[in-house]
Amino acid sequence: MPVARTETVDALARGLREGDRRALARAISHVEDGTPLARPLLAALYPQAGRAHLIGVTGAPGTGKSTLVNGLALAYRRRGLTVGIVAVDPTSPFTGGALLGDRVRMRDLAGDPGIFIRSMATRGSLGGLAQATADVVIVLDAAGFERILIETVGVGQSEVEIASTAHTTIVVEAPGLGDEVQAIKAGVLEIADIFAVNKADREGADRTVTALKMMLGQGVPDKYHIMHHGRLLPVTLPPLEPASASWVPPIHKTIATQNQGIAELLDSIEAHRLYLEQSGTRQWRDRLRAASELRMILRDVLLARVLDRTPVEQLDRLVGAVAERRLDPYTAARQLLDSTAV
Ligand SMILES: Nc1nc2c(ncn2[C@@H]2O[C@H](COP(=O)(O)OP(=O)(O)O)[C@@H](O)[C@H]2O)c(=O)[nH]1
Ligand SMILES: [Mg+2]
Repeated sequence: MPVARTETVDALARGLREGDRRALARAISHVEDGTPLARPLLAALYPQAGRAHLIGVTGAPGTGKSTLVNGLALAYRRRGLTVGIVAVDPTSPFTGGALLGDRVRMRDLAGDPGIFIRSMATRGSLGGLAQATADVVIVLDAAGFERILIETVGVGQSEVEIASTAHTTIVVEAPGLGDEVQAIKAGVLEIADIFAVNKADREGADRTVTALKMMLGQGVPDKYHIMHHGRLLPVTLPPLEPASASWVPPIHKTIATQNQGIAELLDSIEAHRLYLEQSGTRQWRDRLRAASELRMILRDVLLARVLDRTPVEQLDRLVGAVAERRLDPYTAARQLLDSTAV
């Protein structure tokens, strides 16, 4: 992106504070594209962020996440709250059709100054996208949006990543995926604060709800085991009240296309927000977020440094040695670290 000569971090940050949408769009582009202004801008905005409630919406493609996000955003606006939306679109190597559908539907919301929507293209590695998403969320948060909805496709790692990015994670399921218990992916119980069984107008919604209830009945997994980030998360926070382990994820049936069940879903999000605050869990989650962001950044920076300082031939030689089993990968990594002294 060409950087206008007059564009400065100060001017962008001021624009953001004054609610200038053009400044906001520019700021997001800098951050998303990683221009030279990105880091100083994030540094300037960071202290202003931290007030928004971050709501992750995840689930398999086609379950109705975008439609739900649209409905939730409109419902929040009716309650007088401002809403930022970050949609992480799936790249479909075959059609790419989902992108267009999402954009069209999102257009319902265009023209309202209390809403800002950013669709992010899936590019680079998942780690790269997760970081870019987290950065865009910081910008929207600093700009004062009170609720930020983050739509991501539940594929592998990103489910865990969204759990550490959002305060409240909604897992969206839809009926008709065959054996309900099988279709509900392992791992969602650990990240879901709220379930939405969308497409409740379709056959099988009740079976999906029953399957979820059954899985939850077998014991809600201890959420806090995912908080173990070792040394990055020293235990300097007060221990959580026993009551804080008592949030049982509610299950909502919704029909996003008919705006049914949206108000109840929103009420659950707000109940969860209050619960996080009153139990002290919000502090823990913020801490967890800080730890995973720091880890993510450290990992990227250290890797970049090692690669920068290693001659291609040396890297080639090591890869060859590992491939031919003359060297194990741990020793190879050790040698790289030692020879680059990062
Ligand atoms: N029958 C029915 N269709 C829905 C419902 N919610 C969404 N859809 C449709 O399902 C398709 C996928 O929705 P979308 O929101 O793009 O799903 P996403 O991929 O999870 O974001 C679209 O054609 C929607 O119109 C619902 O509650 N009932
Ligand atoms: Mg979508």
